[in-house]
Amino acid sequence: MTMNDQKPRVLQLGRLLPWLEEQLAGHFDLVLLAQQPDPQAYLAGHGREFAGAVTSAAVGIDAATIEALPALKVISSFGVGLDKIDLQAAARRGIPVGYTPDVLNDCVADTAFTLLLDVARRASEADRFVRRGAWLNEKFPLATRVSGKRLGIVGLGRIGRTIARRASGFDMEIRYHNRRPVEGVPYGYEASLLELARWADFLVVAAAGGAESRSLISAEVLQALGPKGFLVNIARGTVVDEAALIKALQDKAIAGAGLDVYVDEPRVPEGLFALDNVVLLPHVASATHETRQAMADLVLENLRAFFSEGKLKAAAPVA
Ligand code: 8YV
Repeated sequence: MTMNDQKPRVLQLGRLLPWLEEQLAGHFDLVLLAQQPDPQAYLAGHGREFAGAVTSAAVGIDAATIEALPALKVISSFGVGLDKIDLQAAARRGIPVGYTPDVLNDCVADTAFTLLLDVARRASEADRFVRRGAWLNEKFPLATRVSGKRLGIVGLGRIGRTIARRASGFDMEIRYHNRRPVEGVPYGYEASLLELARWADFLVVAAAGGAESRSLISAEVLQALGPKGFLVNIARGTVVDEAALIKALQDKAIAGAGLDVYVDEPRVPEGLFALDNVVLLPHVASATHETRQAMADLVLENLRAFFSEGKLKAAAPVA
């Protein structure tokens, strides 16, 4: 028997950090699906050889791929979002799904505040103003104060709560909307998202993606946020009606937006490019050396723990 015969075979669905790919290749008999000349034909011919699959929140795994892996025992995903993972298809087969919650809360919350401060204080816009030499002839317009304002959080999960703690440091008043009230938090619950938007100076989206939250931030919600309100989205592009958001920004129906996520990444609607009242990031909320390393560690630990002890370190809720 060769060493590889003793190592579980793991199928890698998309590219991962080089360090993680090296570690995975050291611990498992790893095959990168994208490197196969014909991935579909490869799956049809070799799918039954795989005991594990490793993916990411961005790539996910669909029902057809799970079906093409009849001996699959575990999935390990890089990221906290589960919207591209067919949890029901996994659950039908009793396949546990590992993911990377908590380790990214701080950096994602920091990014929410990066966007919030940037768009309100017009930092990116001011940077453009300085670089084009406009300061020599013009005065930069006034911005909007952040400290002491009202923050509405849509989705008070782990990340939402971390954002709320940051907001306390800015003396902000905090309320939230969630499917149901969260026990033991000192923030006001608002059952109506429209009411929350009406009340808030800043509305930050931290809800999970997927069918349930699709277009939750509708044209009506944006209208309720109003011409002095700002929207920040560090969750998923799908949670916001993107066409309605572009229109609201163009018409100044809201004051501005800070976005890390979009409906069809990496394609960002071109309508946003010409607007000064929006700050655009390329889905980097968790993208620091420290957090990405912690996420990579957990992806590896999930697989190692499953194959040695039969239990994931961080398992996604079963659908
Ligand atoms: C991921 C994310 O890093 O964790 C998530 O759900 O959106 C990001 O933190 C990215 O999507 C990698 O797949």
